[in-house]
Amino acid sequence: MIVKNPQFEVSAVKESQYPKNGLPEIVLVGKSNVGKSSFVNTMINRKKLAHTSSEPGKTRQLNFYNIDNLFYFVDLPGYGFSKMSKQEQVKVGQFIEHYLSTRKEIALIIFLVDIRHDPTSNDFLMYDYVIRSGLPCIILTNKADKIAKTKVNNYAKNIQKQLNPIGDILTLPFSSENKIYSQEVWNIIEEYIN
Ligand SMILES: Nc1nc2c(ncn2[C@@H]2O[C@H](COP(=O)(O)OP(=O)(O)O)[C@@H](O)[C@H]2O)c(=O)[nH]1
Ligand SMILES: [Mg+2]
Repeated sequence: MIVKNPQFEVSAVKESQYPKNGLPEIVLVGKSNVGKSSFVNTMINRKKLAHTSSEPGKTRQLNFYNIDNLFYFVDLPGYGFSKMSKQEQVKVGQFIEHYLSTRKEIALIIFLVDIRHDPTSNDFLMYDYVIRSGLPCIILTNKADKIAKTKVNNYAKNIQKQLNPIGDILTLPFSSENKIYSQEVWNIIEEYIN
């Protein structure tokens, strides 16, 4: 897919601010710093449309990026950010879960984990929540550029074995630094928005 006119549309802090045009939503789920915002920028070929940071913010907001009036990328708040108070982490978790459990427009969850590390306890909790919700989901093992190319597939398989031992959830490597991984993800997205 060639994206022509991606637009940041809204940072929603409550449901009444979510878009009302019914476009399908492709949702980025993953812990803080895993690369959700970078994923959006890489897919749409814009360096800075989505704000990336090594110091994740504390705000509870859903960022909606309108992609050519065809669908939205929805960048969820990251979970498991250690500098956030426990109370704030619980609130973020509830905010995410409310969106995931009520939003009819969700077409696909893209669940991001770091290819270099075993999933954390928060990853397992969120992954189980997504699966129990019954929403379509794929796993992307991100930051694949950080390991040797010959090891990428084994690392991705190892993560899948942990999160999804039955092996029925498509698991692919990804890297915001390396375009080779994005075409396959576009193919999947196109299936889900049509
Ligand atoms: N090497 C590498 N760094 C990445 C990749 N994706 C994200 N990052 C870096 O990881 C940090 C957090 O990324 P960001 O997109 O802000 O994560 P978010 O908190 O999940 O939105 C930033 O410094 C990014 O440059 C990737 O695929 N490869
Ligand atoms: Mg982000």
